Amino acid sequence: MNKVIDLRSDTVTKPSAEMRKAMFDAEVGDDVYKEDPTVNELERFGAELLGKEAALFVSSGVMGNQICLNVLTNPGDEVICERNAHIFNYESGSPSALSGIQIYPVEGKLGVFTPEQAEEAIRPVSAYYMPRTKVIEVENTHNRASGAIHPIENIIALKNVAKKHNLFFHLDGARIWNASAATGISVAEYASHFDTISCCLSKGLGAPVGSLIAGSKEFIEKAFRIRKAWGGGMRQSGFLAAAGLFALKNNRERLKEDHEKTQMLAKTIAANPKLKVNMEAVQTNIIIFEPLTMSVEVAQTKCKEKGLLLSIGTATALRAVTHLDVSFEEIEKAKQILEEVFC
Ligand code: TLP
Repeated sequence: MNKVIDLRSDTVTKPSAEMRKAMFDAEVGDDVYKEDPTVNELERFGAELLGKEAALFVSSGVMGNQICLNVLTNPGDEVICERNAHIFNYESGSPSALSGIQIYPVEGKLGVFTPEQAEEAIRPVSAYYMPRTKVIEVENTHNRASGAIHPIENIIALKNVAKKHNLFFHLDGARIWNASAATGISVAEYASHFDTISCCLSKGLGAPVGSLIAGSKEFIEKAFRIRKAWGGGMRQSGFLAAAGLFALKNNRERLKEDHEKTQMLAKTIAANPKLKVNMEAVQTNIIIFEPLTMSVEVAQTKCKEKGLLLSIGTATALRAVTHLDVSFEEIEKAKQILEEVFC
């Protein structure tokens, strides 16, 4: 039987033999006492790579974003983000549940909102009866916008709005590695515009677990406390950090390959009259596309029956994500399956 081609997410990758060896060989200690040398090295290396004073290893992207928001806000505060942002749609209502804050979603284009829209969304400081705007958040690349990259000029313009109004600027950089691989702009350059950043090791980079958050020393000290309070204080987590370190050192450059695979698949989708995709949005490793002749559920089942796993991107769209565990040959096979299902 042929291997199933799993394009549901770039989170489905399994550690390679070399990564497993790095994990097996890792020196470990109790990270709650800050004594795990491998976690300490991952946090040092990550902070340096991101050009920030300090970093913290956390269990997931959701935990990373939510710890950042918690540290930056007080209950009753508001966070401005794009309407399709992960923190607004896919984090189980955590901003309100964990931090007592609310989201002000702004309608964007390909995940991008303008500085004017941000200005408009900011609550007047004098209006004591309104929530207090505290953070502007950007997602780069943007998951629900088909992996679109947030243009650096717009990031700078939004940063200037945040500064002008004394707001924090947070980056959900779960896939900042993809943005960087595609644009050639370093992750440190991206991160330099933000106060805080959360980025995933367990997506395109191929580690089994974990994210890094980064910012000032003072911020990370506060984040360390919240991570513990939320049950995220792990002990000999150097085994996991070793995978993260391996991923950061070996798997960033190769992301371009995933982008190539994505273009190959997206072109087939664009050429099929029974499918609709916005090619302008397909810039990295995600394709959000609509089946025009059947529901997303039926389309997903039909593809699955033929050995192609896709996820549901929105109520009307499927999602395909390329990653390091899918080969060029498998992409050819995936193209063939799509042609068969949507013939
Ligand atoms: N996204 C997952 C699902 O939750 C949709 C995926 O398969 O893409 N920020 C962004 C932009 C993300 O796409 C994700 C994960 C997260 C944060 C959360 O990361 P995890 O799943 O590690 O908590």
